[in-house]
Amino acid sequence: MNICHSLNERRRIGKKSIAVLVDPDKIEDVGQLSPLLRLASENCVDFFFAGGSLVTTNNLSAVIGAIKESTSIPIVLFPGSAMQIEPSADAILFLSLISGRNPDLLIGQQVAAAPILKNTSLEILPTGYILISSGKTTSVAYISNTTPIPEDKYSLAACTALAGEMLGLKIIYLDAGSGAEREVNQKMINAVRKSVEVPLIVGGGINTPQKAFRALEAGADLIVIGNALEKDPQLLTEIADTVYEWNQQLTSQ
Ligand code: 1GP
Repeated sequence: MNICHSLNERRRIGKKSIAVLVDPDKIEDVGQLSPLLRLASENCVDFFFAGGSLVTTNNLSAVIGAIKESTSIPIVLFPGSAMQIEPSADAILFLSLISGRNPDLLIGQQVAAAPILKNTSLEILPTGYILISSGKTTSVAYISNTTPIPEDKYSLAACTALAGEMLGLKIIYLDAGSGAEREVNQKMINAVRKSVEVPLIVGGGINTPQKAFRALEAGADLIVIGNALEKDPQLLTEIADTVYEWNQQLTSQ
C-alpha cells in the first residue's frame, strides 16, 4: 500500500484516520503490547507509528515484529533521529523540524539517513514537522533544542506549513509533544489546514474522544494517540469510535 497516496485519497473525500503511537522506550517486554494490538485490530486503527524523542533501548525491531505478528496494520517509523531506522517497518516519516532553527534537524539528520534509507524498501514520507507550545516543556522540545511555535501565533504556523509545502514536503505534522498538557487548539489546526493542501497530521495530548473530535473538526486528517493509551488502552475504543462515526456520516450524506 502506498501510504502517501492513500492519505491524499482519504483527504480528497474527507475521510479521517487514526494512528496509534508506540514508544519503544516504554515497552519493557513486547508481550505487554498484546492488549493494545488486539484493540487496534478490533477498532480498525489505520496506522501504527513507532518511535520516540529519546530511544534508549534497542527494541524497536522487536516492537515492530510484535505488531506485524498480530496485525496487518501498516507501521510508520516516527524517528527521533537518523539512528532510528528499522527496515522491517512499512514507511518512515522523513521529518524536517521546520518550526525550529536547528540545522541538524532541518537537514543534518536527513543527510545521514538518506543513504541508509536508499537501501531499504521503506516508503519515504517527506513531512514538515511543526511543534506547537503546550504548557510545560515537552521532551521533544527539550531534545530538539528548538522553541515550539507559541500556541496563539496562528499565522506563524500557517506560513511555516505553507513554506514546507512549497519546498515539496508531502505531509504536515502539527505536534504539541507527547503527553502535552494542552493539545493543539482548534484555531491553530484550522489556520494551518487553510494554508496547505497536503494531508495534516495532528498529535500530542489527545486523550479524550472530545479532544479527538475537536481536532478532526478543525481539519486534522490523521490524529495520533500515544501517551493516553499507555495509561489506558481501552480508551482506544472510544477515540476510534469518534473517527469511525465521522467517516460514517460521510457515507450517509
Ligand atoms: C507525540 O503526536 C504524538 O509526538 C502523540 O502524542 O503521546 O500525547 O498522544 P501523545
